[in-house]
Amino acid sequence: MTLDAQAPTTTPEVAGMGHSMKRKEDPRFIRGQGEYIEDVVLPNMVWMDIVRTPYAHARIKSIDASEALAMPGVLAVITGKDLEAAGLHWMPTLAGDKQMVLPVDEVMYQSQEVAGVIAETRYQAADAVAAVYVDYEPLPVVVDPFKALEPDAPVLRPDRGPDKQHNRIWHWESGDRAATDAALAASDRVVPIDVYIPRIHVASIETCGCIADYDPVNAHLDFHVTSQAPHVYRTVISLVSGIPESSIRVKTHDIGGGFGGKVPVYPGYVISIVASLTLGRPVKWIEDRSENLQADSFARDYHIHAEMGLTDDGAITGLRVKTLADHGYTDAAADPSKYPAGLFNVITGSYDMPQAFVEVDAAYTNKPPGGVAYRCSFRVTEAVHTIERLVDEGARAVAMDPAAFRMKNFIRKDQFPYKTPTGWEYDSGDYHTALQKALDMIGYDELRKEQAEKRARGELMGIGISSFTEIVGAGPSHEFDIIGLKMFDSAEIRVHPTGSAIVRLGVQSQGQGHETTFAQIVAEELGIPASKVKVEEGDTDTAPYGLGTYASRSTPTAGAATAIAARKIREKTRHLAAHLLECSPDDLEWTPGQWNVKGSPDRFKTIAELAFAAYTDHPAGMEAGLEATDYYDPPNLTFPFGSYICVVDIDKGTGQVKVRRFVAIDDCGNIINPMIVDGQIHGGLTMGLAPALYEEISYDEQGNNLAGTFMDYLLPTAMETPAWETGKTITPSPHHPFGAKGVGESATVGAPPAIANAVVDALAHLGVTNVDIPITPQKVWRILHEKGVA
Ligand code: MCN
Ligand code: CUN
Repeated sequence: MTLDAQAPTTTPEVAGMGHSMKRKEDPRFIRGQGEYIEDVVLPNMVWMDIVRTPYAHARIKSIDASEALAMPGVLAVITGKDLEAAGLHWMPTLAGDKQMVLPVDEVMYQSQEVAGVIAETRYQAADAVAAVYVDYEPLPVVVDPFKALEPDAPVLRPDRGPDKQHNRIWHWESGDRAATDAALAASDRVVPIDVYIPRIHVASIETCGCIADYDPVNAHLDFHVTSQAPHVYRTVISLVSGIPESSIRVKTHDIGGGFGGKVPVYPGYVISIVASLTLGRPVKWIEDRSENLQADSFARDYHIHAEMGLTDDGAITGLRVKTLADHGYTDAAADPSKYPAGLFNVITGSYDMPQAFVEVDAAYTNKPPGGVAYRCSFRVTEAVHTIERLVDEGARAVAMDPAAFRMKNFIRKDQFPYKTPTGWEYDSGDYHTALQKALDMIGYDELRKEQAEKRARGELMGIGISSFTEIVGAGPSHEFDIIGLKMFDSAEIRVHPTGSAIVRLGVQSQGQGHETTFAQIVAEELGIPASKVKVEEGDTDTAPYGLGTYASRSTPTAGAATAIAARKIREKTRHLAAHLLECSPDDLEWTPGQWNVKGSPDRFKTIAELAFAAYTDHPAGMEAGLEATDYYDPPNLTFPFGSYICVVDIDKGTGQVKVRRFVAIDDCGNIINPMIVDGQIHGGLTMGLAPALYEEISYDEQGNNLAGTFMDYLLPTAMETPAWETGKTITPSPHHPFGAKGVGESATVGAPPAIANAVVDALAHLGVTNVDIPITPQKVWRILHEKGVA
């Protein structure tokens, strides 16, 4: 069923599902009392700073650190050769490739780490970095992934097996090639599109950083780090260092944004650990902004060619997609093992697609590694952008309105659960209702009339739609793993004698409000007020094992685990209540917060009374205490969706695109906290506006990063951000314990094609069929100039 909003079943004091409870974490954030890595100062702590290469590809002839070592406060300089002695100069990436911790022979991208300098203070370390002399011999640089695959291209990774002496990392296919070729051949027409989704970078407020604190007396490593996946870090550190996992504690603090960029294990972390092991002192390392922009993992960088088959009356017959992915010098994508191109094959989108075939090749180039991140569940943004742009071109080819074309081709709500030709089973959806709501809210027909009038006057106005389907919440564990670790997630709840509780989770908030929403889940299930439920994440010594927070998986996995653990506790309290009320457990029924004797409304025990009884008056034969743990393995992913409509005006003189209106209808199933979901959508929309209009990391022929500072890498501020107009539909997930789907990335995935479609819509009468993002004024002005309009 599709509803506008669900009514809460608990009181505002209890604040279960559906209450816009204010975020419990905000008092400390808005008072500047958060605790980030930079705030953590340990006794006897020293600093590391990193020497980085100016060359994108070069041989290291020598490193001379003697002058640096003689400088005041300098304690050590660690190079690749030092690590090689311990076999630590390479480390595994999450994608099963390997990555240099520090290079021994060759540097592979500009700003790659070359040596770590440790000193008593940060300034001493930074000064000494400038005094480390590295003699480089420049080598030919490969920046273009198409050229990387040419037969005469230099082989960038000769360390790979003898059968892999080329720059193609892998080739991946999904769907039925022959059936798709046949479907397209039999179509009335085939509409092609070429899209480049550029390299972008998350640029969270807090850069990456850590403190490695090795205690030689107890042979124990405390590792403080700003990470989205603390348990995975602990396992990787143990595998790389040989320190038993029981002697490693990974501890996060508050995290100033993650957005995917804090999933990978960076070389700086390993160097810090080696430095602490060597010196026996805590070693802090924090990137500066340029290091963050130049050397951390990036997102996107997909070159996509797609073709859609159509009948003359506008029915989609098939989709064929060929993609080249630029992964930089190593495949460090944080994608599940089975999915080297992530969930890119969700590219059939919201449409009832008879056939589809998708192939992706990945190439090595002299750029930073990655292929992760930027608020996108494993390559879904690239897929959604392509299908939503292509659907608009399909509509134009058969002279249909893009809204009508979508309505005609959407998967109907009676078709769910819907199996896509690339193998996904969408759990639930109601795409027609969401789009209709967006059309009504923005006043679509009026806007089309206005556009026609403006066009007659020579003014440029465009309307763009994006009706996206997201795919979030990995596991199930039989399909999804990262370096072999199965993707489930976990929750442990302890209810204290006086009726308050603590929840510990395997996921990790970076600003999403978990301290509030996970308390609300317990409040919903047990009736304990959310204000009395403490939520703890990010301490591997106390939290149950989990895979962390990314791909909007927390609510679908750990949220489900929290509900199931709470239900285990509720079941125990039923037996406690039966004991106290001297009745059979079967005579009891649960109403929010208490067990009632059926038919006797005055005979009941509240959760607070039952919590006390669990420690003071439990029956013989029953274990004391009130706690439960759940490791939840989801039966399927969840498929949130939405319909976005964007209106743009384009200035003919400057090429400037102004987003006049933007309506976003989102559906993430049942909602825990509507205010937090709205916050996620508002932030996500701005992070969708960013790559659509502003952000791009590009390189010159020598592999120099052309956007290594915020002067060139433009982040939208409040000035550029339009007033988002949001709305909801609610289509619960049929398999999630409380019907929720993830939402953290929906808006970032859905927004860019709405904006791009609006721009192309404004220019289509000039013969424009695509403008790649970011749609800068310069790009638009050039088009207008070429068409003789500017
Ligand atoms: N929520 C809800 N009802 C739902 C779904 C979600 O109330 N039906 C709530 C959740 O309980 C949670 C928040 O909304 O408090 C986001 O939930 P979810 O969709 O499960 O996503 P995650 O918690 O797993 O967060 C990850 C997602 C990702 S992958 C990126 S990237 C991103 C995002 O969240 N990074 C963020 N949002 C961010 N927000 C902030 N402030 N900072 C980041 O780094
Ligand atoms: Cu891919 S950005 Mo979020 O999944 O952490």
